[in-house]
Amino acid sequence: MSYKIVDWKDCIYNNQHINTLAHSKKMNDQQINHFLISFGRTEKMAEWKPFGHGHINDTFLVRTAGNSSPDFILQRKNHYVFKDVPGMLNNIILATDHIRAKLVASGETDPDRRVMKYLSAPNGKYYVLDETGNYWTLFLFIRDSHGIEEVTNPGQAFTAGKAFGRFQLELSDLDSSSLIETIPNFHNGKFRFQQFTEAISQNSAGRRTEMQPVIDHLLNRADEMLKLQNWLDRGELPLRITHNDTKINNILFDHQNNILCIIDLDTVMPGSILFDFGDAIRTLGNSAAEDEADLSKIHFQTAYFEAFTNGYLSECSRFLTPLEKESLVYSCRYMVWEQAIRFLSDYLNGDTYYKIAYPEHNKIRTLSQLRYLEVLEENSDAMVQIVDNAW
Ligand code: ADP
Ligand code: GN1
Ligand code: MG
Repeated sequence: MSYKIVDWKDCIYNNQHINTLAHSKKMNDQQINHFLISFGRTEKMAEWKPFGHGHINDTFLVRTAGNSSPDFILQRKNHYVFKDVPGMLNNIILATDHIRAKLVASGETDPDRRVMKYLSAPNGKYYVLDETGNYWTLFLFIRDSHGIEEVTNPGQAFTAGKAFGRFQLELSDLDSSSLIETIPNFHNGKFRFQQFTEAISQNSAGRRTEMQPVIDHLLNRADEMLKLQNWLDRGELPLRITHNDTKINNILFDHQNNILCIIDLDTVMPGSILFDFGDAIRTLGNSAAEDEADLSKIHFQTAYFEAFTNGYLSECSRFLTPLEKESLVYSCRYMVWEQAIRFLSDYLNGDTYYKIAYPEHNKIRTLSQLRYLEVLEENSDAMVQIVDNAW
């Protein structure tokens, strides 16, 4: 049997962390097998393939022989982005164990399909290091599941809102001080703004002049956008445990489109629920992809926003504070602005963070996010009305 690596072939490897990813191109059966054995697994590998479309980690689906043995996901965590991988895994275990205990207590008979199950190696650690210092993790592949890249009907949007809302609810009684900040200041607007202004002044890739009009549009909104971090700094917004990467493709559904579980838990850490609500609408409320080059395709999906909000509030209205509720619509603009300055900073820095598929990818992503931000601004009043009705 031979296996062909199909992923990453279109990626441009400009940077340190992605250079080590080039290593994934050379993965072979022996290496995949080696990881299974290192994790103490006795199942026999049948086939494997690169999996998913993430910008940060390397993911492989490993199918095993026999109907009764589990399949696995082997994932190389990007330790240039996640600088404390053991700390990150500790967060994941705390969160998933907490959710699993609740599922079991409520009579769930198949909890391993309803919450991610990370596997430990015989030494008790949830990772295996390779000879070049990469961290590899193994978790159960949730069978008969699928993720979606975009929402196609309001029912899915409602389910997604409920899924992320329930995730926050389930974690609302876990002490947030027991978790580390996986990526310090991940959604800290002041920090992201500082990185942005540094990228502008350093102009390392010589792209500032070309981007000046876009830079100005984003700078003009800074005062409004820095409000969120000010509320957090002043203790006016509570720190809770949040997911922090609530793209729609981080929910797994079953064949009947019921929620199975939330995945991609690398950024689970203390944060504001506004990060999660806003980031979900960043992808789900947009009729186009985050890197759509044709800006005329970017519209607001009002019906999906309404359905998502209804689903979300059906789980969360019981614990949100008045400021959290009032700021849900603002959080959507904030998260899109933050993503725009992150993409633009990366473009100005010469594409050192996100995987890119073509040289101007980060520029197109920025323009696309800026257009979506304008669309959100145009729809702001209608969105506030929808939240009020849903409440
Ligand atoms: P990334 O950080 O690169 O987005 P993810 O952890 O989200 O990586 O995984 C990539 C894709 O793999 C997901 O979008 C999903 O389709 C699939 N996937 C991840 N975890 C599981 C799982 N436990 N069971 C089934 N599929 C999964
Ligand atoms: C990255 O790779 P992925 O899809 O999990 C990024 C998110 C961004 C997203 C943009 C750790 O997520 O913050 O919103 O790309 N994750 C990290 O698509 O930086
Ligand atoms: Mg993901």
